[in-house]
Amino acid sequence: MEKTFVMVKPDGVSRGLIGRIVARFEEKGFAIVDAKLTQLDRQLAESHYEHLHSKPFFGELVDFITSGPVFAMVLEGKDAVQNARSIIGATNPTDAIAGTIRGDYATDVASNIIHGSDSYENAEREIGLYFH
Ligand code: IDP
Repeated sequence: MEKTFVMVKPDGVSRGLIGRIVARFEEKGFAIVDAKLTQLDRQLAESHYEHLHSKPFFGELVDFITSGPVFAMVLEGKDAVQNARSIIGATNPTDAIAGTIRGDYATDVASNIIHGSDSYENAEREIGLYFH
């Protein structure tokens, strides 16, 4: 069994999508092993997204992700990282197929509803950042 880190972003929380998003992971067969509603400070946001530091949208991303509460989760299951990314869909909702969370609920890459770790190493790192 593998763990991954998934987070409903401020747009998903404010739109009342936590329940529907959690249900999708439960229906797929994931176990929720930890979860919390929390608000990121800029330090945590910049640390989480440090690999994007040089991107032109970095400031906008940090503003957005700190703009309201997020719902952070640790999910456990077989091939958790890859299976969660499949449910989440492509980074840009325009490319995300219907049936994925971003494909069904989002239209804009800057507010794409949900985060999911993209590798086993990043899952470990992100779980450590949010749950310690
Ligand atoms: P991921 O979230 O699918 O792993 P990353 O490339 O790691 O994709 O990007 C992290 C987050 O940065 C995205 O989920 C999105 O919120 C934001 N982002 C990515 N590209 C853009 C952009 O061109 N404009 C604004 N925000 C972006």
